[in-house]
Amino acid sequence: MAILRAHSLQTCSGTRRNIISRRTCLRAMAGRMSLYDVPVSNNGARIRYIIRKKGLESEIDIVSPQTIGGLKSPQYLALNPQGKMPLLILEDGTPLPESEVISQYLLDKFASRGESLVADTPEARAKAALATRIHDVYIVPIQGAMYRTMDSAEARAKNIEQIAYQLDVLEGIVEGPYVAGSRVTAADAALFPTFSFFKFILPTYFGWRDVFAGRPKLAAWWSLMEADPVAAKIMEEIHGGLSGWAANNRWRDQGIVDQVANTAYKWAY
Ligand SMILES: N[C@@H](CCC(=O)N[C@@H](CS)C(=O)NCC(=O)O)C(=O)O
Repeated sequence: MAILRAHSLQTCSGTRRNIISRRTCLRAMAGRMSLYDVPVSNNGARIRYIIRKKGLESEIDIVSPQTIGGLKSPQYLALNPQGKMPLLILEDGTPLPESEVISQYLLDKFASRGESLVADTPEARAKAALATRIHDVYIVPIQGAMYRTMDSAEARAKNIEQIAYQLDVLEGIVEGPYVAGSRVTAADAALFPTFSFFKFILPTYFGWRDVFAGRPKLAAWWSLMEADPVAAKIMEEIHGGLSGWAANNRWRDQGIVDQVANTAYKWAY
């Protein structure tokens, strides 16, 4: 953290002029946090859920990475060298990337605000951490197989198979009714935005009959999340982004429709 803070103070102080935007500096100087994110981002959505569940909207501005030139601009890369969102800028200008790190920071910093989103027992907290880790380590790195261009149909098919496998892994972990038991936690926040992608994309473009078929715990969990107005609003935001991609023929133009037409591979699970 000390290194990150030194970096941000350096950039804000002008020794690396033009690397950080004036606007970011001004927000940081005004003592407000900013979250770089866009509505369709599933990793960002888990942070938006925490912000809204804890009532932090007046403390954290949500801004598009486009305001500083986009995810791969020198300005953004100076803040997050991975060029990914979400990215939280703390009050003093410190950049904090990685959704799980941001989640844990907000839960810690605002422990007494709104819903705790932390499970009650060490065992339930371990379960929440495990489900989140499975999501972050085994699903997020391959989620692009659902919507990004890939050279080989074989590689895409392998990743789709792996998504189905990890869904079964999660089915075995979910305690019910929420991921870690009776209380909604940051693990639910991590999972449901990615499930919004599964629900929208897998049946329409990969021929899945039902993402929850044979996965009754996840099915019951999903119904519960849909009934949560904060989660429902975020699902709507993600859905809006994905519908925009569909309207722009993303799946056709990225060559996905053609690859999935290749029946030498299995696409539907
Ligand atoms: N491990 C990162 C993953 C972040 C991530 O992959 N974000 C996506 C949006 S949901 C992104 O920025 N994609 C743009 C890119 O990779 O160029 C996290 O949890 O924050």
